Amino acid sequence: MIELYYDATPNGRKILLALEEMGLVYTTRWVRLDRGEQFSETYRALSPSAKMPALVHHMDGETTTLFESGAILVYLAELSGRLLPADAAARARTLSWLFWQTSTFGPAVGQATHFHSYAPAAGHSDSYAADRFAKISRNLYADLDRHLSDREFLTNALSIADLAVFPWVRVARGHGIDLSKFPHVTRWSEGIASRPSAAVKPIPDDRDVPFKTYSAHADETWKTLFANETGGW
Ligand SMILES: N[C@@H](CCC(=O)N[C@@H](CS)C(=O)NCC(=O)O)C(=O)O
Repeated sequence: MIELYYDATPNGRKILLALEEMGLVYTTRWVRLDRGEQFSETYRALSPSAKMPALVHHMDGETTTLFESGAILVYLAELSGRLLPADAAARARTLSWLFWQTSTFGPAVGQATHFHSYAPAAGHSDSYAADRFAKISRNLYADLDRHLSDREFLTNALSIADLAVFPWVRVARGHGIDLSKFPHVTRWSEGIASRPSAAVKPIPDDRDVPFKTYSAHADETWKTLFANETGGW
């Protein structure tokens, strides 16, 4: 049995998309980030830095517990034999884009989201940080757009790398990106959005597009996630 510890944010969505695309059977365990459920001792035993997603796999009397979305995607790809090529070079090319997402793109657009959406909604302003992360994000979208200008997917076929980047692009407005300026990213993103896997929503999705609710949840979210001395961003 596979248990996905999930909330409707881009990092959670990657894993949901992968499980659906791979046709794996799983159960969703909702981790309410807005309520701080990630900080419980039980959850920290699964994910040491109290971050979602986490995955628990029970098989043949063994239990595998994983955190970090990139590692979870690779594990699921190997388990299912899908969305990660076996050939060493093709596999490494896929991992290049996966690592690009988890170590370069994700952290940058995550900070851009903080300074573009969360901070202003809670009455904080830091225009230097906002401008810096906006510029870095624009440049990364330009890199992605250039790469996708002559291909359907990030590599030869749909892979875990596409599934890692896609959910972040779907919330581009939250990090201040105007997708109309990146036509190849838009075309690629619409292609993935039209797949049945992208329509699956295992939990109520009022937080699905977080930037819509930044103002509504500003006080609560700020205290839970950003003013917490023992965890959170
Ligand atoms: N590098 C991690 C990032 C995970 C992450 O930042 N998760 C966020 C939600 S998208 C989270 O759990 N935030 C809650 C918190 O920081 O308290 C991964 O790729 O899994």
